[in-house]
Amino acid sequence: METVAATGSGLVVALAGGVGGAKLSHGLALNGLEERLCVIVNTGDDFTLYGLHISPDLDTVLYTLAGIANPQTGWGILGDTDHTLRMIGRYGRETWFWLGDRDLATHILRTERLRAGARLTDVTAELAAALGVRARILPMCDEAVPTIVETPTGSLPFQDYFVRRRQKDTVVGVRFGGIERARPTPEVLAALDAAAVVVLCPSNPIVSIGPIVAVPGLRERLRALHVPIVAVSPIVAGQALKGPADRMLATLGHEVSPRGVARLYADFLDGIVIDNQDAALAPVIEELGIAVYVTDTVMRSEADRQRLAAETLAFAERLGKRVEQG
Ligand code: FO1
Repeated sequence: METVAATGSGLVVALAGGVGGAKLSHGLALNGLEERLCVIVNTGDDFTLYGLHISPDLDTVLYTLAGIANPQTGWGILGDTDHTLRMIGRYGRETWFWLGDRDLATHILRTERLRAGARLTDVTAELAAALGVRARILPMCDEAVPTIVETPTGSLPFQDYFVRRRQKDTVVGVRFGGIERARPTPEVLAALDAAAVVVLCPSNPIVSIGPIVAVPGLRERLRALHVPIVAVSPIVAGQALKGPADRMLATLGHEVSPRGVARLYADFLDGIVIDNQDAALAPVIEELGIAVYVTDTVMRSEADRQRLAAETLAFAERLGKRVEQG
């Protein structure tokens, strides 16, 4: 097994969506890096339900790093119950988005703080501190930038597409409402300034990493960084590890492979970690000027998360040296 990269005292900055992003972030933390870990999280999936502000990807990262995530789903809280949701159903309301009783506490308190004028960044830090999470969990921005999925029959809010309609619609376009008015927060900019390495987690490149790098100025910052930026491919053997990324890439005209993913990040990416099953693609990805590391990328256990994170950091460290040597 690779040893953990001695990437100096700088931050390990991860860009993450939901379950895949949370798993690799957890792997980084398991390598003794929790104090130096900063996870910048997609908030395009955020929405309002029953008057509450829900931030699914922030909560998935939060619960995973706090050790209370539901291991079956990857989202929600281990052992959570649904008494509240059932009562909401008795009142005749739709209950297509499963909100557990304990999970609801997070949404209630977040909503209260936001209504009082707090920034999502501060509220997230408060929740993380209360759950004993030492890593920094940063929303990509404090503005609302809801992901809208375009389908042949019209536009759908993201969770309508993803959960309510179970990703059955063909995605012909994706946009992030109000993104032009969003700005990277001072905390996100400071994290990137202090980064020793940036890791793009194996999250959906269109609707998880896509919104993060679409925040005006963020992509340019990544391009200008002098530290290694590496991605872990969420596509293995032509399929997404989880969710609709494979179909989405195809209908949006991208190659459904680690090369298709690498191309989406090509202007700022130094290296990509791909699965053993895709080893044959390494030479064609390297033609893009992106280094490749091949390993088992499927995270089935905590040990897998830790090993993949360690190997990814060791790979990034070798690239860092290569960049420095010119
Ligand atoms: N995903 C589902 O497929 N069905 C659900 O009912 C559901 C509820 C849910 C509640 C809280 C939460 O934080 C996440 C939840 N998710 C659910 C996951 C989530 O909507 C998606 O996986 C992400 O938005 C995509 O990253």
